[in-house]
Amino acid sequence: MGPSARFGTLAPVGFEENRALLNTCFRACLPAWTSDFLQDRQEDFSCDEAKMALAVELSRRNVLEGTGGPFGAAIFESHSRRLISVGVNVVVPTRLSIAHAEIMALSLAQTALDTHTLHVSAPDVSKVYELVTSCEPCAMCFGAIPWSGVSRVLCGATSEDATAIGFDEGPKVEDWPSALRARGIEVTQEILRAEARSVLDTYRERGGPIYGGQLLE
Ligand code: AZG
Ligand code: ZN
Repeated sequence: MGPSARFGTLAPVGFEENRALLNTCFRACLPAWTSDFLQDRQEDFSCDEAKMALAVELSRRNVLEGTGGPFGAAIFESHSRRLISVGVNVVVPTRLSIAHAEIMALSLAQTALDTHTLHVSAPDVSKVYELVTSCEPCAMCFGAIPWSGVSRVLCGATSEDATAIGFDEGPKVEDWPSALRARGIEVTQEILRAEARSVLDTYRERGGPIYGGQLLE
């Protein structure tokens, strides 16, 4: 099948008919409930499980509120254990395929810290940032991680758990943790996996939309 058969013939569109072309920015917002959720969240995130519990709670709340896919994420500063930002999957409500939980959390952290990279080089090595995600990153988020500047990634459910309910996690390199480690990024997997997977199962039971890249047969 040639490209024109698959995509059809593109008729030239004049500026007047194509008002959408006048848009010059886009917005991706977290659901309204996240503001209340973040109030009084000064608990001591003293271990990996406590950090993951927050990411999983975000994913569960996103499913129960019906505000997106079953994925949650957060950014912490490692030494102070300070919570910097959170994210949930808002692909369908925002109509943005990139609005995965990890991308939301990373982008909000970079906005909050006023920097395009969370990588802090000498002399300020005291600030080290980590991404905590309720599910291992998909191919897109895996690609975004080195550019984000985080030094560590903590994962809950596995990619197999996500694909088991129908999500397409994309063409990731097979040994992706080693690929990140080779770039100096520490990876820890399967923290609270059962809890994180139970959110995926709840999403499937509730008939939540499954979207993703198109696998060509
Ligand atoms: C996804 N996988 C992860 N880890 N996070 C998201 O937001 C996703 N959306 N689709 N697959
Ligand atoms: Zn992703």
